Amino acid sequence: MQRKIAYFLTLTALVLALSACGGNNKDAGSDNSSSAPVESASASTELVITAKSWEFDKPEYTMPKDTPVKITLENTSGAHGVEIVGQDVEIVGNKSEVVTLPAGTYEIECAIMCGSGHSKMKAKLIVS
Ligand SMILES: [Cu+2]
Repeated sequence: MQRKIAYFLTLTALVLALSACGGNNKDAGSDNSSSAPVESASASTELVITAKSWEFDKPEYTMPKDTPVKITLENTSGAHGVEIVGQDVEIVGNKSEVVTLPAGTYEIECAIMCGSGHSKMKAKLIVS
């Protein structure tokens, strides 16, 4: 009988320890989510992509993961856009958009049918 009580006490202690850990994780999570909107309102990092007919200024761009980054498109000749394929991000003309992406390698394509070299306007975005 005493063994059973010891067993249950151990179990209770374990459950308490586990729920305490869970509580800590939840606290950390709510800290992250409460600070995220502030960060996205004012991105501390800017990525400038320059486009001309018919190429982007770099074959590869990099930005930090899970961080709001202000992506700015500058057209130096012609009218072009930046589309981050599969991410619902499209910046058309000389504009900026604050974008937060998880780690990965993304394709950038021109978002506007800009002429004969349009299909060549591709670049990579490396988020790490
Ligand atoms: Cu184009």
